[in-house]
Amino acid sequence: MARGSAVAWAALGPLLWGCALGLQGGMLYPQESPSRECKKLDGLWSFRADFSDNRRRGFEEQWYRRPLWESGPTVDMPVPSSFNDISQDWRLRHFVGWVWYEREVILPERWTQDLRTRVVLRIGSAHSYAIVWVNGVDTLEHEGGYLPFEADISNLVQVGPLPSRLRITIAINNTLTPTTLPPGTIQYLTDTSKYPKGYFVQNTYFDFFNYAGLQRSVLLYTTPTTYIDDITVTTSVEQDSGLVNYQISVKGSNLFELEVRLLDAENKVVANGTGTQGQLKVPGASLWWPYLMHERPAYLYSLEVQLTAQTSLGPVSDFYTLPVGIRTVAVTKSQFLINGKPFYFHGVNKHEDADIRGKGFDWPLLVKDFNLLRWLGANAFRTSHYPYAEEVLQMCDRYGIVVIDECPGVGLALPQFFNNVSLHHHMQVMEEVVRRDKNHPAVVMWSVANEPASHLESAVLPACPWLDWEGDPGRWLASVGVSASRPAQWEGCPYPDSSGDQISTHPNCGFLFCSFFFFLRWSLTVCYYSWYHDYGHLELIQLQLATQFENWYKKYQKPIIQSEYGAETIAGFHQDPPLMFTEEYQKSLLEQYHLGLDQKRRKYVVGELIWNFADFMTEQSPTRVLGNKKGIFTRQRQPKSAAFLLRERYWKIANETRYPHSVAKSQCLENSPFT
Ligand code: GCB
Repeated sequence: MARGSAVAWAALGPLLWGCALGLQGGMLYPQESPSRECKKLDGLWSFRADFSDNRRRGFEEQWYRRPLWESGPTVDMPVPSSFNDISQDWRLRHFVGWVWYEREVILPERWTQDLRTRVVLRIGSAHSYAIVWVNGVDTLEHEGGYLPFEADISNLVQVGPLPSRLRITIAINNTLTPTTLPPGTIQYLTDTSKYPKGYFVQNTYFDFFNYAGLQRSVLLYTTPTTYIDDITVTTSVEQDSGLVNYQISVKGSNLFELEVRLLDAENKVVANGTGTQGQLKVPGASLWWPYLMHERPAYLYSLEVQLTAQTSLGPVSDFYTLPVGIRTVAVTKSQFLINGKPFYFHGVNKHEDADIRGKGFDWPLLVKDFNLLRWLGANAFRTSHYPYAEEVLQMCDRYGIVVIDECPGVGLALPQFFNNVSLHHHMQVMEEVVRRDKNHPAVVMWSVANEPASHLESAVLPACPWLDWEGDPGRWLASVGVSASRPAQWEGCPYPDSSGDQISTHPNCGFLFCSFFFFLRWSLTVCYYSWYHDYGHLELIQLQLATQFENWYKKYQKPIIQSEYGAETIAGFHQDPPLMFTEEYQKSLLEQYHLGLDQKRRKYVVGELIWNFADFMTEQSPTRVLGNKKGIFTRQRQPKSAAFLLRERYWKIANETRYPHSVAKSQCLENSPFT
């Protein structure tokens, strides 16, 4: 991509077009090991938003060439965090265009002097287009806001005697265009009697605030110059033995040896192997089970990989340890099976969202959320509507929370959002999601998009080519009996109506998800029953739900997950008999849904995910009161009445479906975190 167009912010359509970076190498989560060191760059960065009319001043004046403070005033900006809600400057909250982050780092001497050390700069995510300079040198660009990217910067830091101070400058553009994911449009408002000259707004077509910035950690880490670049693990079960297939890619030299050991949770070696690929057999394996499905859920082994290699500078070793859960996933005509047992998704949809930090990663928030999930008795969530931070998936692996991993294909609402450039980018993003998340036992399903306007002629483009794509490592291929190994979710694809018409019959569409967007301009039949239509008529829910389920199942003979349902509820609003927006209404609506779901639950409905776990911020509009309030928890994670109702239901379902059957404890305060 030409830098000329990169800086032409006003012409952002072309900016991101044709920018296929191609996946280079693996994206293993950085970790410390005897051969690897990490240096987190969380904390305060210098920050400036480029408020110039064309947003190009930073490029015109080459702000990356010198320390940022030399080209103008800067403010402190915490990383990780969205920048939007940090300052008192309202212009920053709604800012569209380039923002600039900068941070100086002192490197350990060994990193700059030992030529057998490789130094990597890794950015957990930068929403949504980023350009990175190291000491003023253009180093890295990335398109797409919710996935990591990295660059080997050894040649920039190992350049002579002690250049241990490093200046990292990152320019980030949050503009959404017809070819970004999610897409958006820039609208110039030209009526000068109403708007000043050059006035524009960013239009989005999804229901969450477009928070931006360095929302996940930035870090530096080292590996030896010959290193373990990627590991792919797939698992299966043969009688009582677990089979762990591994494939390892090594970069830097062809002269190497690999040793692989699989350790159980007590650190006992249970299998070992050598070479870049192989199969490890674990007799009497402890399987990875979801939370509340087994006495000992979320069992993780550790795959220790040791590399020894010859380089021109002498021998090097590299060590990497990957958590491995042995489990299988399969889909039948009416069931979703984990380890051969029927699994019912009783969970939530989430957002990465909280006060002040926006979408910024935050450990206290994450641990609180997992405590709430366990309290609730939830066994699954969907990463609506984008891939979440890697640490979230690690927690899911450890807690046994099953994940539907969604890519940011959300808001695909207009015909101009479907074209070859978009398709190419969509596929690239899916490849990046799979590359990053392929080894998490918790992830059982890829979600390709949320509610695309697939009634449009052009809309088939992003769906089906990806579904034919064989980039998935094939972990669960055999049992599903389709060509993609995980059932790919194409939510509401194409928008079905309750008669079951228009649903994609693509064989890899293993699931039908029934949740539909509510934009009234499409006048769609939606299934936020008694919310986006038939306002207040809770008595209709059961009938409408039953009609929808029956028509779909009759036609497609596939299991169904109710992927969203819910009601806007302002905590503290009360009214009985229930009226919309009150806690009583949310509870009653849920009760009606639950009666409807229970009719089909033991037949072919295999899950229910409430919309939403917690209230979250959206763009301002007359239909949103400080954001979307469909949470069963407030944005501050306090329960509304519906949370208690849902909790009772989820524990009840858990007790019915637990395997081997025994009563699940309804508290999560026991000694073991995995009650
Ligand atoms: C949906 C969307 C979700 C919205 C939700 C709502 O169908 O998938 O992004 O927030 O409805 O509350 O309207």
